[in-house]
Amino acid sequence: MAEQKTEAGGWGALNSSLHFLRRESFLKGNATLFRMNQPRGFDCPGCAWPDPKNPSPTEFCENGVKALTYETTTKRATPELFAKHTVTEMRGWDDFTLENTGRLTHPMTYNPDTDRYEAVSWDEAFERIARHLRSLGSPDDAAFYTSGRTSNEAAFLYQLLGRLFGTNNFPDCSNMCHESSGVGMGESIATGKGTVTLEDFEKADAIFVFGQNPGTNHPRMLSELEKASKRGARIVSFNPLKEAGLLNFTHPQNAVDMLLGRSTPISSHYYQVQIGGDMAAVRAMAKFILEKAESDRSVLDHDFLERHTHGFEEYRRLVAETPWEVLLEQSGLERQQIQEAAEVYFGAGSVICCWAMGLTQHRHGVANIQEVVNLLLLRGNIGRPGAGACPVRGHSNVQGDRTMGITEEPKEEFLASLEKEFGFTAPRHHGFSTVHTIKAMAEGRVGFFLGMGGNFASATPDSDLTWQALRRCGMTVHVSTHLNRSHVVHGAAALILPCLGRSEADIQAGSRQSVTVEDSMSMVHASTGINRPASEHLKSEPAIIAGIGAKLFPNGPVDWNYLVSDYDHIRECIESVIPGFADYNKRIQQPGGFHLPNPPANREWRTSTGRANFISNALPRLSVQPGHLRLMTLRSHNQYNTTIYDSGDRYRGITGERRVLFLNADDMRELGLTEKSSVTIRSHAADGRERRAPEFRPIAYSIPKGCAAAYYPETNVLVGIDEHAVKSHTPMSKFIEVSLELER
Ligand SMILES: Nc1nc2c(c(=O)[nH]1)N[C@H]1C(S)=C(S)[C@@H](COP(=O)(O)OP(=O)(O)OC[C@H]3O[C@@H](n4cnc5c(=O)[nH]c(N)nc54)[C@H](O)[C@@H]3O)O[C@H]1N2
Ligand SMILES: Nc1nc2c(c(=O)[nH]1)N[C@H]1C(S)=C(S)[C@@H](COP(=O)(O)OP(=O)(O)OC[C@H]3O[C@@H](n4cnc5c(=O)[nH]c(N)nc54)[C@H](O)[C@@H]3O)O[C@H]1N2
Ligand SMILES: [Mo]
Repeated sequence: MAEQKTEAGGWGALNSSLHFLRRESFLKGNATLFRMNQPRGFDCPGCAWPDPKNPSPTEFCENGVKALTYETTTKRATPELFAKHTVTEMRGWDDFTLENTGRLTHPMTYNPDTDRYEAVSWDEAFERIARHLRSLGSPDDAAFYTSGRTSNEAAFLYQLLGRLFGTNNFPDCSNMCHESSGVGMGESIATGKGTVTLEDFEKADAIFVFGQNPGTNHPRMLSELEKASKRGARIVSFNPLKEAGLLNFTHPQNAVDMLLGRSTPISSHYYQVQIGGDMAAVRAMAKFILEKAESDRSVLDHDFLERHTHGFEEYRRLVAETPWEVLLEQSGLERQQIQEAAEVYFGAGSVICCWAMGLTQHRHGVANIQEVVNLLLLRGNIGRPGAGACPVRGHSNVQGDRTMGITEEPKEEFLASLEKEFGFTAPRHHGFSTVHTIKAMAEGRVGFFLGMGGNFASATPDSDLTWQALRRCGMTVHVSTHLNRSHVVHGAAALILPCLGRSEADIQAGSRQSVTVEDSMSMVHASTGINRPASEHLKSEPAIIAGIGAKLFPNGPVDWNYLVSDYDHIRECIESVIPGFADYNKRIQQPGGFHLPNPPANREWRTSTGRANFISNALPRLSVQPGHLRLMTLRSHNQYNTTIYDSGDRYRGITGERRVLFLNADDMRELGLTEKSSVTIRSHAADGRERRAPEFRPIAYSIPKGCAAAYYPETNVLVGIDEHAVKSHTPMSKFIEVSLELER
């Protein structure tokens, strides 16, 4: 049995930070770390957790250190490296080995005669892209993917480029991530964004955390949870796994706590819900509250319900009609536990609900989120201090990219305003999301793929199908910092365009530029790189987009060179196109930046009913075939999405391996497995196609019976392309029906 940790942070985090600083030859006296998340420094390239108003001089976490040392590594993937290895050979390398070749240094183009990438000039690279795009039958034959690290400035130029070209095909990482939050909250309260700020965390009486592992994925959130716990707020976690970071925390930068070995308990209540069972758990809480309300009016906020909401009676009826047995069976919890959680909820003056991938990546991902919003609405927990909805975003600027117009379904007001600013007609028909792009490429309907960051080949579902789809393309282009799977699974023509990382100085026309990003709580602030670029041949993302734009549209209407000569010019355009950015250039000078307007936070409901909507969704059908398991795919403590920093997963007690399968000990016994076994995982998608992932080692773990967990991206071969959320099309990475075959 793996020795699970019951505490996050502490000496383990400090030791691990030092290990990565040493491994990547982080130079002695290098001040970079101390400029991360500081007012005049750069934003951590890790997660989207906001910076406090007065950051400590060391406002970084262990995983921020990994993200930074990954970017500042001294290793280089030079043209000499590419000369030594054919692409076929590199395709045999694992994800860690590919990225561990270090930073890309030159633009490269694939030569099919030698099966190698060869250096190419920027000018030639841009020319080839423009030529290929012009040769397409329709603008919709092209897809423009974005990963969430892209700055506001780059994202704005990128969507402009695609729309000028004539398409809304903007698949992005968000489609696989918080799309269910965006769609769900959009229908409920007309925003996809969280309604809270960091100050609300200081005022909440209870914080509910659903389907999130902050100890690994948002470590700086633990500081807020620690403070909340110390002042007596209740923290209630719903998670099939007992995640160390949700149990106890020692801040590695608190010398006294470290020396005394003192940690703070985080969750006051912990419920090991079944995979996919949150909607039932939340509805069960609502049922308890509504039953209680019959004798005690104070458990509901009647004034709020009357003045601000729509659909309450229908929801009340639906909840009353849903039998307790169904709710308890689906959630996997006892009635007593539901009652306890509900009592915390209505006993608290103000409540924040946080969530991440454990809620969004399900067939009922959208309904999951709407059920959480319903719960908040019962007691008016939106739009007042210490209360609200908090979808905790992933990539550091994924939220900003959406604000800038990276979406396959743009709003009419946005397009109209873009057209007015630049004098062209933007396409109105909706484009392809990530899942639709893969299908279109597989069917030969999309033949050009451009990735602005990210690792499309590894991050997406149904790896075999996706790889065939990418290979069918006439051209694949990737703007990247490191070599990854998407470069070696490529189209007939392929280009790698190496770009600056967030920590590096971006000089345009002789002066240093800042970019801006928006965090999970809608704060927009500047990020200014300071390091010497990894290679003199790198370009910034905005400069790369402008380079393509200038070749593709030499006769206007956009003066690309002017826009990138000073990013203030790009921000001026953003200011006139997108609401909320008045005085953009001035306001990013303020320490901490500025907050974008958030109507629901002020109880303004821009929904079609003019109120906050209770949405009455049917419960999902969650059953799997007898003998099958539900598999969730997760991140280890040593990865950033598809980037593997190292094998092992400290908090879950795993060392030196990634192909592990966490199982309930009873299930292991029934299936005749031991920790020395090796199994093939087979998935069972509705399309009946055979999908397998071999050579996984079972590990007995504290997880509900019938549930299993393994790491992503290794398990993406198992996710069927049509297994996605209703309405948001987010792949069901947290609910894969699987069976196991014993290998030995
Ligand atoms: N260091 C590091 N930081 C990261 C990332 C990274 O890879 N590494 N990735 C970034 C990105 S893009 C994102 S989106 C976030 C992701 O942040 P998380 O959403 O925390 O990431 P996951 O590893 O997918 O973990 C999901 C959690 O949900 C739980 N879970 C799974 N299924 C269910 C369910 O049905 N119900 C409930 N209640 N829980 C469930 C799992 O046990 C796990 O604890 O992190 C961001 N930050
Ligand atoms: N099975 C399963 N699949 C999942 C998930 C899951 O939980 N389970 N999670 C999903 C989620 S939440 C997300 S967000 C996606 C992530 O999908 P992506 O965002 O596409 O993937 P990343 O792994 O974050 O991208 C890593 C690559 O980004 C490039 N890169 C790093 N920094 C920069 C930079 O500053 N600029 C540029 N241009 N490139 C850079 C590097 O070349 C690196 O190889 O994966 C999704 N896929
Ligand atoms: Mo994400």
